[in-house]
Amino acid sequence: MKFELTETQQMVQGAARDFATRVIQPQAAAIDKEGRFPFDVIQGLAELGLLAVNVPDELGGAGAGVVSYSLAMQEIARACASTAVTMAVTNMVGEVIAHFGSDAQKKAYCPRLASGELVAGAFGLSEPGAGSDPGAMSTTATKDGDAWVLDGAKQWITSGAHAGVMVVWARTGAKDTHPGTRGISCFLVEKGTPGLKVGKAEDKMGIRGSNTVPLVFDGCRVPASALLGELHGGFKIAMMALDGGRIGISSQAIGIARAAVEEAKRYALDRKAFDKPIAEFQAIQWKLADMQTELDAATLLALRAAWLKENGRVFSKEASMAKLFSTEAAVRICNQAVQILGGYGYIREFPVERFLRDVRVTTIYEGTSEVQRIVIARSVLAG
Ligand code: COS
Repeated sequence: MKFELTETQQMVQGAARDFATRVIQPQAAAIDKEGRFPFDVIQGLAELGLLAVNVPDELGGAGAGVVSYSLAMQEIARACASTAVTMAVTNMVGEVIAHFGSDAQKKAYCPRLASGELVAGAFGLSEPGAGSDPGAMSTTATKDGDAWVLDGAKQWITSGAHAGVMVVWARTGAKDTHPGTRGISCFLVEKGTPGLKVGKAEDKMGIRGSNTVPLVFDGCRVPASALLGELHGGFKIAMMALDGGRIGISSQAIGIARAAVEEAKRYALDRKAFDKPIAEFQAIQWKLADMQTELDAATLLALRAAWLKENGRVFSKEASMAKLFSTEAAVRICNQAVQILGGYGYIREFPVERFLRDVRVTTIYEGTSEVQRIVIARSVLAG
């Protein structure tokens, strides 16, 4: 077994680290404080190929694979979790279109997502009354001549106000004829389509530089060519996309936690109490030891899931395990970092306060920890 990264993976990791350190990190606190969507930073990611890391190069992507994607996400999240989630969802949307789209759809959207022309991609699955159970969605798409008409509401849509294109799921088959998840289809909806209304941005605890909005579809007409994949086959597209998306969020949590460990270590070596650096107290050393061990375990789980996906293996359970463990570990790690910094950990002058607020959502979005346990348990019991 080899633990070394390939040349491509090292290159992507290095480029992401350099950009994150030089450009993103210096403005991360301001992005958070001002709740500013960093358009310029997102464009910078596009120029480095980081908005479409695992999208084939013939479609404008970097074609660098899933491991590279995870490594890049870790680096960007280490600097700014808000930027990282925008990057994650855009990558996910690009991959979904590259995988399930018709030739025309791939050509129309993938290169423009990768280049930043569309700013970002958005993923419209959750609804006000259907989050963990998307099969219960009530948004509908009704055929009208040569068009589909979408009606309903979506909730918690990352980049929903800025995304040039969004994938949206809607019920196309009635519940009695298409029970459960069987009557759901997937559509590509462009920004500014009449009938698509963007609601007020959420005032969030963390990732305040990302855009999270509710969407309302009120007689929103899209052409027949906007159907992505098979009619009534949309639920599986969502599940497959989320399997990959969970590697992204796992990587995001790892990046935030890595920044927290670094900050806690720096502080522990510098801060003196009882006439010596607090790093010399076993109470602090054991915290740092546990934090680093959990961080490494999380990283290995994420990279295993990424490697499996990259090599065409089944990876659903492993992606859920990576997401479950790394996001929960990252919350613990950031919490301990605040504890090590004491009072300074609780004020905005030091970044660990932001890390703890930012990391909290990672156990919730792209499937809660509870949903990950459902996926893992089903696989364990079936296997
Ligand atoms: N890949 C491919 N197909 C999958 C799949 C996967 N990972 N998971 C499920 N499917 C298929 C099943 O095989 C089944 O197909 P058939 O109808 O042909 O039998 C269909 O999808 C329905 O699957 P299932 O019965 O398991 O669906 P459930 O309604 O029980 O849902 C969970 C399962 C809970 C795992 C799913 O609803 C889920 O992931 N929920 C969380 C959603 C989420 O992450 N939301 C966050 C949105 S982004 S912020």
